[in-house]
Amino acid sequence: MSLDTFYLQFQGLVLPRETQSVDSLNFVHEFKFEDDDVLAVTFPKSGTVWMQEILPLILNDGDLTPIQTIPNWDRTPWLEETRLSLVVDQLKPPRGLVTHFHYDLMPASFHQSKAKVIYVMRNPKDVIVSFYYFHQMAGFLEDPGTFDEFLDKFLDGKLAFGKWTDHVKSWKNAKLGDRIMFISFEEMKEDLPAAVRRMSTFLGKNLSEEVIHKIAEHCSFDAMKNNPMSNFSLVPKVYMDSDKSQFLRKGVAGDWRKHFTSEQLSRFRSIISKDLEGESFTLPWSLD
Ligand code: PPS
Repeated sequence: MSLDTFYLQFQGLVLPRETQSVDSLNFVHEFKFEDDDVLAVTFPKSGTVWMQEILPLILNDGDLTPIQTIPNWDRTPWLEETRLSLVVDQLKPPRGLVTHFHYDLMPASFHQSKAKVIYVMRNPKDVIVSFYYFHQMAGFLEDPGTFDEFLDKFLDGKLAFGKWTDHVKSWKNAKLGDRIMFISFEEMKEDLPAAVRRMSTFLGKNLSEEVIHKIAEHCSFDAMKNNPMSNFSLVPKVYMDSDKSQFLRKGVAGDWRKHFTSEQLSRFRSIISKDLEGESFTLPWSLD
């Protein structure tokens, strides 16, 4: 099957046709951000669905109703996906949204608003591994081929949403001042209550320790894996085949060690460090 079967072209990126369309991209262009909106921004496989769980709980003071009654894709919708236009009128303020968009694709209203951004970044080596298994199970994405072939496509920016380094650079260099906070998947994994506390403070929510711990408990990997509103068990097998791989697959940091050869690691390191040459920000992980 040709790549056109799976992807549409948009501003130099390829986007999955199953979840994005010309209409949905026009909808984003016209989308009106509100000042109290909160947007979690991620490159794919960096913690998006995790944020779809965490954000509504923080914004609703730990009320579990949203995560128990609304599927994640309607509860904290993707800005760029076709579902948004169908559910936007049902979202109660303050709205939580997620996006894989690069900063320069944000609509005009985002820049005019005071909407806040939580940028979640994950060790790109684990992103590649997670993305690789996702391509095996998602019927709407191209076959990943071998891990070696997939690594090249990732490093060349040929996969959905383009180059990881372009994504990170675009948001790291965005001049958003105190409208943006950065957090890593690994930091969330290391100490989820601390991560939830940091996000709550950033969002101006003064949550009690009891609520913070309740949120962390309900957003653990195991809790999400057992939540039918969050584990994608509602999605037909033709779109996501859990016999091939699970969406909530391992949820760990460092799985890349089981997948990269030393040659692949040096290829990865040389391309990523070249892409990031001259940038003033540092990454929270070593590229080695
Ligand atoms: S997507 O398709 O871009 O929306 O995917 P995304 O949600 O960004 O990333 C999926 C990976 O995040 C892991 N995940 C979690 N890890 C730990 N704890 C929790 N609660 C959690 N929720 C999601 C998920 O398992 C995917 O990573 P891998 O490494 O494949 O397991």
